[in-house]
Amino acid sequence: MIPKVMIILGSASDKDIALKSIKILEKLQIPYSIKVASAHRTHDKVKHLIIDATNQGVEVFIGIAGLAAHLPGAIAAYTHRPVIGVPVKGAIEGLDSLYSCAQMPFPTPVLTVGVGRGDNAAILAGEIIASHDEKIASNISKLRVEYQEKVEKGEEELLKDLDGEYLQKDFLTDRNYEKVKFEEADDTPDVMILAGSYSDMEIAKEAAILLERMEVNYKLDYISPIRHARDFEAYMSKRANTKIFIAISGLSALVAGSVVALSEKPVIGVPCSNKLNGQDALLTMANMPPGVPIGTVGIDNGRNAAISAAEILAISDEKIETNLKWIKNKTADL
Ligand code: C2R
Repeated sequence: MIPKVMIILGSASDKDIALKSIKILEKLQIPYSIKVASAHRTHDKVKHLIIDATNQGVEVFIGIAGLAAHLPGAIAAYTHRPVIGVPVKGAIEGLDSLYSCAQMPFPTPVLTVGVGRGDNAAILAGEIIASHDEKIASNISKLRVEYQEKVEKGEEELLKDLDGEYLQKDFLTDRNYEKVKFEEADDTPDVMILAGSYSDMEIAKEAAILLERMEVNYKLDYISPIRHARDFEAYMSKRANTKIFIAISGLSALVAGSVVALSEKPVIGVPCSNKLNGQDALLTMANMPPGVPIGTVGIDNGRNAAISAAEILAISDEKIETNLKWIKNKTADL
């Protein structure tokens, strides 16, 4: 059977992170393959693996690497399929690997998850496959419920352990709170670009122009989940058919975090450089907790987010695949 996902470790020493991916892919029932190959130590192996795997039908690549993590970028250089990068903590808390994965130049994005987050990489791969595979979409929903139950169980156990004269253990214990209900809406585009503020619009426009050129059906909106909290929920509830979200945000990147909290679709995050050169937004997008991944691209790199969105859609859409390849080849000629 041709695997849908190929996991490549820069070294067998990255095994513990790969095991987190494996655990999730087994739960999601997605066939996968595992290889060890280094862009630095075995460059030819990486090249041939990726070209052959792409030709044979592998849909998503996960590159796991520490230190100067050039491996995911090298994978992206040889395929037009989505590449997810997992930075590994080798030195300086894994920041070197995180930057190596996220800060890829146009048009070669690596969707970067948090340091050591092999689990989130596999969930993101599952969400990507789920955009054209209903069975996997339903497995993703079941997995999300498991993460919700973990929170509820955690609260129960925490309270069991606590005791205090003034502690009101029974306050607001009703768990039947109302959840956001998703509805179909006629104008739902395949890709929704959401900018948290007008100051992010330039980057949003760069993503939009590229999607337009690749004939991807998209919509661009400005909405802040902090400044319009309730409107944001109502807005998201009408996006049942959207296949991919591109969330563009500076500062604490809450736009991207709020989208992934409400949707099971792939979320691509673009950190913006309004403050701290965008490092705040980059870190708060990539380092999401297990269960809710944001595939983060480089700071201010709206164009790479558009390429990633097209790469996801191109798995099941030949027209977009042709347009995507044309853009990639055109850039190679520059
Ligand atoms: P060793 O334990 O083999 O010395 O590797 C590996 O992913 C690992 O985390 C130490 C670290 O080096 C990383 N490595 C890369 C690449 N190849 C190996 N970042 C690459 O090609 O990017």
